[in-house]
Amino acid sequence: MREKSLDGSVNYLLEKAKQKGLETVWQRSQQQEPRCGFGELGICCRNCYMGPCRIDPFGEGPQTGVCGATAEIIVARNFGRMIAAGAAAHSDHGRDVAKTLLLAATHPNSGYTIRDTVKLNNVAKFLGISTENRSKEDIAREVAEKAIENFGRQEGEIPFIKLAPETRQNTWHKLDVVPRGIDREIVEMMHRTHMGVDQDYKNIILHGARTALADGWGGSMIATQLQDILFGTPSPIRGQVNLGVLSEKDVNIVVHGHEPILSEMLVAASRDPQLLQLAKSNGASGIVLSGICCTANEILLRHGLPIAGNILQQELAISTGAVEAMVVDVQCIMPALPEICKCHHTHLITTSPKGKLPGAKHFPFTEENAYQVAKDIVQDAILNFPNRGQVDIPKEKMDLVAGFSHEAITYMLGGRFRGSYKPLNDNIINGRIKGVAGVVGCGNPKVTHDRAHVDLVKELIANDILVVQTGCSAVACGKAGLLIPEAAQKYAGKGLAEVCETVGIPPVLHSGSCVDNSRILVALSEMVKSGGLGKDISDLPVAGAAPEWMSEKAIAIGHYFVASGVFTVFGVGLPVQGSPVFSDYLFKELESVFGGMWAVEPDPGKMADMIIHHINLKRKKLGIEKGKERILYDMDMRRELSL
Ligand code: SF4
Ligand code: MSK
Repeated sequence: MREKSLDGSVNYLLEKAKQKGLETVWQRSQQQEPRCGFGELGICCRNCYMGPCRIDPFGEGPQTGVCGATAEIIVARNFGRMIAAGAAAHSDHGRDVAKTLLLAATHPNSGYTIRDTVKLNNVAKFLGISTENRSKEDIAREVAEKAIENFGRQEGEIPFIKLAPETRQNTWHKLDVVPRGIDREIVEMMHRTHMGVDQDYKNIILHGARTALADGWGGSMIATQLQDILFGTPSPIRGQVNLGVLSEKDVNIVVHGHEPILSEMLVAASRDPQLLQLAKSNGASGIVLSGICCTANEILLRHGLPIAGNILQQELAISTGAVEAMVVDVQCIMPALPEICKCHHTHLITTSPKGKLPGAKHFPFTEENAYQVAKDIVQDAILNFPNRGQVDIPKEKMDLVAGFSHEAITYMLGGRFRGSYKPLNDNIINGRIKGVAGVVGCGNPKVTHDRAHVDLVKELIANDILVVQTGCSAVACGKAGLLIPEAAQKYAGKGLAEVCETVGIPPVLHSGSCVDNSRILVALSEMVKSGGLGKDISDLPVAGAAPEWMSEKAIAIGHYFVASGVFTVFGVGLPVQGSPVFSDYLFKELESVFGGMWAVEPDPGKMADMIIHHINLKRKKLGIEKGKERILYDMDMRRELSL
C-alpha cells in the first residue's frame, strides 16, 4: 500500500488515530474511491438544470450536453470558474488587508500600526501618491483608498501590472487581457460561464487570464504589499517546523487559515503579561502560538513563530491532545475539524463572519475590536489548559530560515547600496545557477503527502536550479530540512551550493504564503529589468510547479503564472484532461499566445525532467547554454563595489 506521508510524524499519528478510531482526511479520501471519472476529467456540467450533463470520454456515449455544449466548452467553463473562485479568495483577502490599512491610518487606537514606512513610501510613489511633508498615516490612508478602488473599478487598468516588464505589458494589451477591476473580472467570468454565454473555449481562457491576472497582479499583490506596510516586510528569520513544535508544558494555540490580520493580534495577545501570568496560574509554563497552512507562514515570516504543519496536518495537530485552541479564519479549514475536536479537549474557534463551522465557538473578529477579541481567545485557550488529557506529541521538528521577500533577496544579493538582481542574473549567465523554479501549493491525500514537493525540489537544486517557495509546499520542504543554509552543501549542485555559501542563503527560499506568490512575479520582473536574460518573463530560464495542488486558488495562481509567461507544471492531475482539444490548447498552443503554458505530470522525477529541459531550452535561446565563466562576486567584492 502507498505510504500516506513522507513525514514520519504524520505516519505515526495516523497509526495512533486508527487505533483510537479517529477518522482523518486520508480515510475520507479512500472512502471516495473509485472517484467519479467525469469529475476528475472535468467533463461534467451542472451549470443549468437541463443537466447535469456529462461527456463520454470513450466516444461511445453522449458527446455534448443537453444544450449542445461540447467537452471543450464544459472543461473550459469549469476551469474558468475555478480561476474565478481562486481569484475571489485571494482578492477578498487583499480587500480586508486594504480595509485594515485604512483603519490603521484613520483610527490610531485600533491596535494596528504602520510598521514599514520605507515600503509605504515606495508603494505610495509607485501609485503616484505624494509623500512630501505628509504623515505616514496620511500617506497610508491614500494608499489604502487607492488600493480599495481596484476592486470595484469598472474601466481602466489595475496599477500593479506596471511592475511587469514592458514587453509583457504589451502582450497583455495586445490580447486585451489587462484587468480593469478585480471584482469586475471575477463577476464577468461567472457571467461568461453561465449557460448559453461564452461558447468559445479559447475566449473563455483568455478571460481566465484576465481574471487570474486580477489576482496575481491585483488582489494578491495588494494583500502582500499592504501586509508588508502594516506588519513589516519579511527578512530572513530562523524558525522551526513540524508537530514537534507543540509543547507539553505550555498552552498551545494553533492559528490556521490565511489572513495575518487575525494572527498578528494573536501574536500580540499571546505576549500579554497578564495572560502569561494567567497561563502560569493555570498550571502552564507559558503560551506557544504556532500555525497551520498560510497563517503559519505569515507568523513565521514576521515573528519567527513555529509552524505546526501544512494543510493535511490540521486534524493531526488536534489528535496530539496538546492543542488548547485551534483558531481559524478563512480558507483551507476542513469541515471535519469539529468532529475530531469532539474527541479531544481542543476548542475550535472561528473568527470570520465568512467562515463559520457548526460545533465551533465563534468569536466575532472585526478589524475594529481585534486586540480585545484576540485577548479573549487567548484567555479561552488558557482556561482550557487544565482540561488536557493524555498528550502524544511526535518528536519531529526541523530548523528553517524563511522570509525571502523580494526586498530581502535584493538586499542579500547586492548589499545595502547596490541591491539588485544583477548578481543573480550574472550567476545564471555564467551557469553556476541554471535557472529559478517557483515550487508552491497545497497537499493532497490522493498522493503521498509531501513526497512530490520534496523529491521535486531536491532534484531541482541538485541540478543547480534555485527554488523559491510559498504555501504548504514551503512547509513540506522545511520539514525535510531543505530550508537551512546547510542544505546547499548537502543537496545542491556545485554551482548553486557555491553561490548559496557566498551569499549565505539556503538553496530553497521561503517567500511566504499563497498571496505572496505575487512576490515571485515581482522577482521575475526584476530579473528581466536587471538585464542579460531577455526582454520578457517568458525569456527567462524559469518555471513554476504545484506538485500536490488541490485548491481553486492554485488554479488561479497557475493561470496567472502562465499568463505572465511562465511554464507551469501541476502534479496529481488536472480536471481538463477529458477534452483532448482543450488539453492540447493548454499544454501546447497557449505558449504561442502567452509565452508560458500549462503542463501536468504527477511523477516528481518526470516533473523535474520537464522543468530542467524547459530551463535548458530557454538558456539555449538566450545563448547561455554553456555558461560563460564569470567572476563570482563574493561579499567583500560587493562591498568594495558599494563604496
Ligand atoms: Fe447540460 Fe448545457 Fe446545462 Fe451544462 S449548461 S448542465 S451542458 S444543458
Ligand atoms: S494554505 S491553498 S493548502 S498552499 Fe495557502 Fe496550503 Fe494550498 Fe491552502
